[in-house]
Amino acid sequence: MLNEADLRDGAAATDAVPAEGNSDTPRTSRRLLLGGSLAALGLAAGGLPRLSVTSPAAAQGAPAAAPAKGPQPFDYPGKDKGLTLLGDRPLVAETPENLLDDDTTPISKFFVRNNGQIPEPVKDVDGWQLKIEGEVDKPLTLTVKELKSRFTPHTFRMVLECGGNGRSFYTPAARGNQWTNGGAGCAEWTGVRLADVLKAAGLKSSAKFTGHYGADPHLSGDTAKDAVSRGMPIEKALEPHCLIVWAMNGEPLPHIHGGPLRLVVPGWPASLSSKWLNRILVRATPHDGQGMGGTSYRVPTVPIVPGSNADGKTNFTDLTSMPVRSIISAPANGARLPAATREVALRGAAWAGDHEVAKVEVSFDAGQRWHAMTLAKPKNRYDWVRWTGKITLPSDGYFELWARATDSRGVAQPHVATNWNPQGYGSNPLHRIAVLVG
Ligand SMILES: Nc1nc2c(c(=O)[nH]1)N[C@H]1C(S)=C(S)[C@@H](COP(=O)(O)O)O[C@H]1N2
Ligand SMILES: [Mo]
Repeated sequence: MLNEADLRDGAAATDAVPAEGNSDTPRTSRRLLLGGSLAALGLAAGGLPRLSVTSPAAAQGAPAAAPAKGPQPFDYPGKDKGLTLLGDRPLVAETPENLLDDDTTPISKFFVRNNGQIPEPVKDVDGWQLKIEGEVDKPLTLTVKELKSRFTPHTFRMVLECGGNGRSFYTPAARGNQWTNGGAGCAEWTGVRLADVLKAAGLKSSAKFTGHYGADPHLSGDTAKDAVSRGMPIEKALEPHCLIVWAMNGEPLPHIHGGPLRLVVPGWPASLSSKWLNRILVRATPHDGQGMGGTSYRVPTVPIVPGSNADGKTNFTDLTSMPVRSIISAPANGARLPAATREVALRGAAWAGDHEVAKVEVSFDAGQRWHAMTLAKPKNRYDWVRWTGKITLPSDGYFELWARATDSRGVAQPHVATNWNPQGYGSNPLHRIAVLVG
C-alpha cells in the first residue's frame, strides 16, 4: 500500500551523500517554463504560454507559482554568461540546449561540475604527477611530460555527460543539481590511452577494477575525505577511447576542467572522468571511494515507487552506459518566428552512451506524427551525432517541438523520465521546446 509519507520521503530527505547529491541549490520550475529563455532572448516573459510537463494548472493557463529564484547566469572567467549556474558551493553550471549548437562544444560553453573545492592551479603543468598503484607488477609515477613522451597521443571528439543529466525531469524531484539536458558537452580530447599506461605498469591477474583520485579537497575541507573518487571494471578502463588527457579542443586542459590532467571515460557517468587526476588505484574488488555504493550513481533493477526511500543496497546497480538523448539546439526554446513562417530548419545533437544513435525524429503535434531528421557522421566512437532537418508547420501559432532519438538497440527516449531513483540518474525524456509563429 502506498501512503503519502512513502511518496514524500525521498524528496524531503536531506543527506550527506556526495556526488550529484550534494547541491543545496533550490529547485526551480525552470524546466517547465519558457520564461527563462524568453528573457535570454530579450522577449517579454509571459509573452508565450508556459510549457508544462507536469503541472496541469500551468498547462491550462492558470497562473503558476513564481519560482523563488530563476536561473542564475554563470559569471566565471572564460565562460559564456549564457550558461546557467546550478550551484556555487560546489560550483556547478550547465549549458542551455541552444548553446550546444556547435559541432565541437567550445570550452567557453562547456558545462562545469565540481563535487568539492576547486584546487589551487599549478604552475609546473609538465611536472604534474600521476601514480599508478595497486594490482600492478610495477607501480609507476609519471609526470605529464613523461606521459607525453613515453606513450602515443590520441585525439577523439567525445561526449562527457554528467550521470545526473536530465535529473530535473523527475517527479517528484530527485536530490541533487537540477540539470535539464545541459550537463553534457562534446569536446576534442587529447591524451594517452589509459590502457597503454596500465599495461606499462603491468596488470596482475587480480586486476579487476580501478579507483580514481583527484587533487580537489572535499567541500568540508576535511583532508581525510575525497571530493569524489569513483572507479570502474577493468574492461571499461581498457577500452581504446578511455584517455588520460592534457588538452581540450587543442588547448592545454583548462584548470576548471581538471587541468593539468584528467581522465575521460566516455559513455559512462562523467564522475568517472576524474579531474586533477593524480592517482589510479588498480583493485581486485570494486572501488569503495566517495561516490560509490548506496544510491550514488546507482539505479534500480526493480523499479521503485517515485519518491520512496531506498538505500540502494538491494535491487540497485551501478549506472554504466548513459541512456540515449537528443537535444534541439536551434531554434531556441521560446523562439518567435515571423508570421507566415511555415518551413522551419532545425539543428541538434544526439548521443547514446556506449551505444550508437540510430535515428532522430521530431514531432510538432505532440507525438502524433514523427519526422525523420538527417544524421551527420560522427568522427569516432563516442562522438555525438549532429542532426539537421526541416519541418513544415501548418499555420501560425504556438507549437511544441519534440525531439526523440533511438539507439542502435532500438531503445528510444521515453516521453517522461522513468525508473525514478533517489539521486536521479538516467533521466532522458525527449527534449521539448516551444516556438510561436506570428
Ligand atoms: N576530481 C574531480 N573530478 C571530477 C569531479 C570532481 O568533483 N572532482 N566531478 C565529476 C563529475 S560529477 C562530472 S559531471 C565531471 C564534470 O566535468 P567538467 O567540470 O569538466 O564539465 O567531472 C567529474 N570529475
Ligand atoms: Mo556528474
